[in-house]
Amino acid sequence: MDAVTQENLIYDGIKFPKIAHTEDSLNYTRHEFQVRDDDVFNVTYPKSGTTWMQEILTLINSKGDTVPYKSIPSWERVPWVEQTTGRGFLENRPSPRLITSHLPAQLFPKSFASSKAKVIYTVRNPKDVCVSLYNYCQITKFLECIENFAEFHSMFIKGDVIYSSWFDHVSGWLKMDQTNVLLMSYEGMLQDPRGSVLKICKFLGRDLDDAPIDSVVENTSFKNLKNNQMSNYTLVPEEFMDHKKGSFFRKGISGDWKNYFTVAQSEQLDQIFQEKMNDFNLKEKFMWD
Ligand code: PPS
Repeated sequence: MDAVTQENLIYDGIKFPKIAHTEDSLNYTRHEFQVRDDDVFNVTYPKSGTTWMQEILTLINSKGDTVPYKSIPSWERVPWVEQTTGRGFLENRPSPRLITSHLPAQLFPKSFASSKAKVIYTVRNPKDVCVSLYNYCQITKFLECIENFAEFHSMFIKGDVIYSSWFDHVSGWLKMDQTNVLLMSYEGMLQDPRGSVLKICKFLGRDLDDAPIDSVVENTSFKNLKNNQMSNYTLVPEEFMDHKKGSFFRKGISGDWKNYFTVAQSEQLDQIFQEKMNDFNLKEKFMWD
């Protein structure tokens, strides 16, 4: 069997893994995909809580009923629009559609601008994103595996990783300061899972009773997602992921970067953060560090 490709595609200056993206899939998403007013988008830079949000949205949509969550893989229930499978999953799907995307704002479907669709953008401390992505690259066979953390760190801060620069991705979305875009943080969700689910429900106009809210919160805990075959990526064949090397649901904590970063590496990232992100007050807002 041929080895799985680890190549990337550069589209409009952004790096996409070729395993799941083509020029066509990205062109289609940007220019042809028809956003509907009742679409709900889960948008993230990778490793920021994408899967967690996919499952929260699924369970809010089913009013806490766990059948879809336990019977359909997350990537089919809340598919990535930009991937080669996105069109087939989404084009004829009845509303309301739950849609995932790692796209930077400038490559998002153009039809979003004139729609009432909602976007939930989740942001995570970039130092933990860097560590999570580094570990993910060790277990996947479709991403270039950089074993040396110092080398990976330097690629991350330069934006030479999949989906390119964290700083550009986050600042691009934060500039979309409009009422149909909700900003969530991974750390805020960790600190107050129930309050976070209630906030999402309010944003979506979904008024759920206590029992369904309890179900959303309980079923989307790290432990329960790690054990749910439809969320935990153990269904991905060995050809694409080496499950013996580690789990997609790795630690699920904030601050693990302290076990990886040197003081110099932390300061280097802080400096770029200062230059590129200072306008947004994210550190204070989300209690990073
Ligand atoms: S991906 O590949 O972009 O879809 O990855 P993504 O789902 O965005 O991020 C994976 C990281 O999120 C952690 N995770 C959680 N943490 C806490 N609580 C819950 N419920 C939860 N669900 C997912 C997951 O463990 C990955 O982080 P790390 O730091 O690697 O453990």
